[in-house]
Amino acid sequence: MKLERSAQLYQRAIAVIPGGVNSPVRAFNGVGGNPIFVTRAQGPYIYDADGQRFIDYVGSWGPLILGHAPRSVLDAVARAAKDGTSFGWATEREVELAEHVTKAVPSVEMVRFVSSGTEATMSALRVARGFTGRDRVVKFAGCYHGHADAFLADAGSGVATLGIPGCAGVPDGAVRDSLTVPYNDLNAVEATFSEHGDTIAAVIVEPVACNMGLVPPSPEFLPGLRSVCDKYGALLIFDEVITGFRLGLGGAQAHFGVTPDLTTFGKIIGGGLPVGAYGGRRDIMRVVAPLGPVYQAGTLSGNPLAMAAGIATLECLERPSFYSDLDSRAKTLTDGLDKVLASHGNIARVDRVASIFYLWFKPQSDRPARSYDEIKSADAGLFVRFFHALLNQGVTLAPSAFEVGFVSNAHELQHIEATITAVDLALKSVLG
Ligand code: KE4
Repeated sequence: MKLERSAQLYQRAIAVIPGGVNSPVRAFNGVGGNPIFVTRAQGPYIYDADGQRFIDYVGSWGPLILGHAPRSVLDAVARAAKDGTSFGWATEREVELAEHVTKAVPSVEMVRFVSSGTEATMSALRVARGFTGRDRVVKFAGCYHGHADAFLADAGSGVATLGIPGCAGVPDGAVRDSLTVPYNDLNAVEATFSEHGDTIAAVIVEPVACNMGLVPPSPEFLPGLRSVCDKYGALLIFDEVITGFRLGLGGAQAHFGVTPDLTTFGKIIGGGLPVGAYGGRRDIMRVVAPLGPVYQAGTLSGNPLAMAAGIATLECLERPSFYSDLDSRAKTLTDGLDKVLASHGNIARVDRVASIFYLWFKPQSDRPARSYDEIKSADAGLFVRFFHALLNQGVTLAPSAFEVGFVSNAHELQHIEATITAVDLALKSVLG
């Protein structure tokens, strides 16, 4: 691994940007060493500042389901850019993307675009509080919903990676109404509601937890959340920033057959440009300004370039067999990894939901994790050594033991086979 140019850029970066990065997990604090700086990307590949090429499974943390720099998205953004970058006036592209989203996800009768997943979840919570007149929110340990104050308690992405249990700078009052319970634990949810039920505005959940490794919902979990919300008059918010348009056009709610009241989106619907969204039942969304009393706004919400990228992306996803083809690529990868891991005494396991996968070391069980505690009991130190060994083999996973990997439709069989070989060689170098 050459790191001269990245190291030089890093030295410049830390002089002017906290930690040298614009999002903490990129700093490699979770795996040690200095971050690589990327100069360009194409298909399944990223290229770093030292001219090294990697098969990439970070995929910008989820948006790049079509791989890096897909022609159709680049052309759409270029066409839009010719007419300007932002207007601050209503535009047709916002309507077009909203029509794509509401057609794909029937529970989303109306949708509002924002510029990040954080804005989406923050706004969805405010809408739920405004609609119900209640203040409390139930969230789950290990889930991550962005960095709005109310959610920064036991968050599962950057915060957990950095080992910060809560977060400095968040006043007690901001999390006083945030009730955190273990994921997949319906008894804990029931107990929380029996104590606080008529003060709870919403339950917010990642329908597949992807920020504490990969923790699928138990069969009764999501239906159980739906019924407890109905029983106590709380709203069910599915945070589909990752799962939305990833598990299928209808996202996790279609995949599992459970309908939330509100849904948040991000990542894929922007095709790599900054877009988030929240939406749901028409009667709920009517509280949103300018229709109703819940204020939410954004200078670049519905930005024409971001809308163009999102429209171009969703048009590709709407093609028949897109998802069956994508998921079969991911299955080929994890089937191959299963064989390699077995040849190394199953020192690690790989779990998969659709085109999302997660490789974790010395798991305590021979099944996917059911909670954050199970993930935390894994051998993160061994992951760190494996991460660097795999990087030396020309393959990137996320620089964190708590993040998942993403397969795109740019990952061809040749890339998947090369990845399986690279994992085998990396394990040999780590395990001896
Ligand atoms: P953003 O504000 O980062 O666009 O979205 C926040 C968010 C909300 N909900 C879920 C389920 C999410 O996964 C995220 C953000 N995901 C992380 C990685 N898992 C973003 C990567 C980063 O923080 O740099």
